This record gives sequence, C-alpha cells and structure tokens, in this order.
Amino acid sequence: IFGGLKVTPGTLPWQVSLQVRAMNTDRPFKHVCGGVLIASCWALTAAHCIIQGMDMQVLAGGLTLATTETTEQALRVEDVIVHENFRETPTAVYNDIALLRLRGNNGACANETQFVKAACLPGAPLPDGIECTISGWGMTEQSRYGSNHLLQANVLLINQQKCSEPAIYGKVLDVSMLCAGHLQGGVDSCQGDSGGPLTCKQNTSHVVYGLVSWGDECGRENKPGVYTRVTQYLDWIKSKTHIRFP
Ligand code: 4AZ
Repeated sequence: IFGGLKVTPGTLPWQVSLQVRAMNTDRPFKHVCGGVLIASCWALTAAHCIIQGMDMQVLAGGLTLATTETTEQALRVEDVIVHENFRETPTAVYNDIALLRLRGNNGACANETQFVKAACLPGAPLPDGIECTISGWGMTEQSRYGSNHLLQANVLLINQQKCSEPAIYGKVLDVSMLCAGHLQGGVDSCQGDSGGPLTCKQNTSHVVYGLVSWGDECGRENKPGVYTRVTQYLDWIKSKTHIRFP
C-alpha cells in the first residue's frame, strides 16, 4: 500500500494473508497475496495469485507477518476455484477472481472473533466518488519487499468512462473491473496487496466491492489501481459456494 497507515487491531477483520509453503525459511509459509473472508469456510482472492498445485494456507486475524499473534487463525486451503474466464494479457487482467475453500483444525473453518469476521457481499452498485478502504502487506513507497504490518488507505471510486480515457487506461478496461484511487497519485495498492479487499460502507455494513487486481505500477498520476468488480460475480460466488448470502 502506498500512502497508507497501520491498521488498528480488529478494524479490518475480513482481511487475510494468502500464503504458500516455503522451505529453508524461519517460517513454514510465506505471504504471497491478500484475500477477503466472505464466510467462515470461504475467502476471495485474485486469480492471478493462484499457483496451482502449491500447498497454501490463509492466515486470518493477524496484523503482522513476522510475528505470531494470539488473535491469528491459520486455515488450510482445501480447494481453489479460479474463474473460468480468468485471462491475463500484457496490458490487463480479466475476471481476476478465485474462491478459496478453507479448513481449520478438526474440520471447522474460521472461528468468528473480534479479529476474524467475514465481510458482506455488495447488494447493489455504489456511486462514483465515494470513499472506500484498501489494505494489505504489499509494496510501499519505502520498501519493495512490502510491509510487515498491515496497512490501509482511503481511495475514491473512479467513474468507468473517466478511467477509460486515453490518458488513463484507454480501451483495455471491461465491466469486470473498476478503478479506485487518486488521479494525482500517491495513494494506491501495489504488488503483494493483490487479492485483498477494497471495502466500502453500504448502509451499516462493510461490503467487499473490489479485489486488488492490477495497475500501471503504483501510486502514479493518472494510473489508479484497478480492482475486480465484485458485483459482477455475485451469481458466480453463490453458485460455487452454495451459500445464500443475505
Ligand atoms: C501487482 O503488480 C500490482 N496499483 C497490483 C496492484 C497495482 C499495481 C500492480 C495497483 O500485483
């Protein structure tokens, strides 16, 4: 996250770290991407984060990657469902969404606590210009290796027509994407934040409106972050999880 601040414990309880098995390191798993808890047994992430066949876990309820916190819950990734139409081109990433089916100790899933709680799915599209929150452990203006502490920043939803102007992203955007950020630059998601949440307040709940997907570098003027537009995938999510979201 560029232009971010450290997250206060318990304020983004749906943020998770997607980790892959690592060898010859002090810890058995290393952070690769963000993710969002949407039910006790399910998280969303970006499809481009998935390395098929790798042993993966999701860490929920933690704020720092280098230290184990008492609030943390480690969940094994039991199944990965990558969107059928996920596609990467040199200039954009399409349908960048995947579902992770989780399994905790003794077959249970995530245990809801003050620090671990699912985000809601959006009920309807939100207006351009509203303020939403992005978060993650990805690259910062200070470090190419990312942040040990979970960071967050506020971004604005950017009009799709505006974001498709030639000076911004031109014709590569489609309905599966949304732009958010600050056109003057400085505040943005970055590598390592991918798959993590863009949440917005809708009525009294926080809804996961976007997933960190791609952008032309990070924090640049006229190059806002591009996010998977979650409202386009509500039927897909319901059909794959068999959950009737409220
Ligand atoms: C990346 O490389 C990446 N500024 C993720 C997000 C953004 C740019 C790049 C958005 O994974």
